[in-house]
Amino acid sequence: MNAAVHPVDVQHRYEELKERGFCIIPGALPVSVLQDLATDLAPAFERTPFCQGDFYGARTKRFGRILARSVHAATVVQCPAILTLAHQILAPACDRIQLNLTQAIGIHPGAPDQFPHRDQDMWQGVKGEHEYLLNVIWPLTPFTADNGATRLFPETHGQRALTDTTPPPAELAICQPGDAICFLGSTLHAAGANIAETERRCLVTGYSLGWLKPYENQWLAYPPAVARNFPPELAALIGYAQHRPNLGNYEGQCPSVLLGDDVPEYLAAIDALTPDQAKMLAGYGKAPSSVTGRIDPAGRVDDR
Ligand SMILES: O=C(O)CCC(=O)C(=O)O
Ligand SMILES: [Fe+2]
Repeated sequence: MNAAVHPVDVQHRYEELKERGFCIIPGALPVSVLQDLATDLAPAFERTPFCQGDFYGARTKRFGRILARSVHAATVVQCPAILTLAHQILAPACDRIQLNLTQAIGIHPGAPDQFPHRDQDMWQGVKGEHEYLLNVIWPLTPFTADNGATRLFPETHGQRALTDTTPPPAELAICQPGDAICFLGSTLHAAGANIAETERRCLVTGYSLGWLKPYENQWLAYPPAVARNFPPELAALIGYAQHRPNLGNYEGQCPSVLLGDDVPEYLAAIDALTPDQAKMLAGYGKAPSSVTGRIDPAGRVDDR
């Protein structure tokens, strides 16, 4: 058991993630946080209908909007070691990271092995050049060999996600509440079969490149009336921030303007540029520009 929380050696975990595609951080958060979260989510686990479709699986349940369902969710979403790891993994390909989802998953007795997959395949961009996502599974019940512990396939990430070779044997994430199971968007993984008599529960928190469409629509999950009660860093993480340049703006301004008391009806659009763009722009107009031709309304080009 992980009664004590161990200081996390983030650099070591980062290297493990890069090398193997996943890492497990024992005791990343106090057990009590996960126990309180599990208590708050218990009614939703009971009432939510079973999933439909062969990917999710008809013996599983899933629901989102966890930050609106439990005050303890923010502690999990903002776990400092995980945020540091997410920044390290994703910063090379974005200006800022975003929360991709919070999702509670219940794997009920009788659930078969899930189809092994890579979560990055929800996006259609070029793969293998950078990571899209860091996912974290937080057990809310113990994960055992027979109740559906997550299966992780080592060294199937990065460039290897592009090749079709037979994956190596999976490793089972046998874990306890408080432990964090971290894996890259490019890592092959799946929920295990539940051949036990009790349900396996977890919370998934995922962080993706800030310019992607998130899996869970965060602005609908947490509209301004809800998000204004979050600390500013959490509101920014769920999308109340622009990704430079100018992406995700509201009337040309940072969408966090909607979290204030009085939102003016008319707003001035304000540049939100990357430092490189701001520098380029600052240099523009200093030298005389040369005109090489003109285009008339019929589209004819007069080269001079
Ligand atoms: O619940 C799990 O262990 C993994 C679930 C999963 O990978 C998914 O639904 O994408
Ligand atoms: Fe997955």
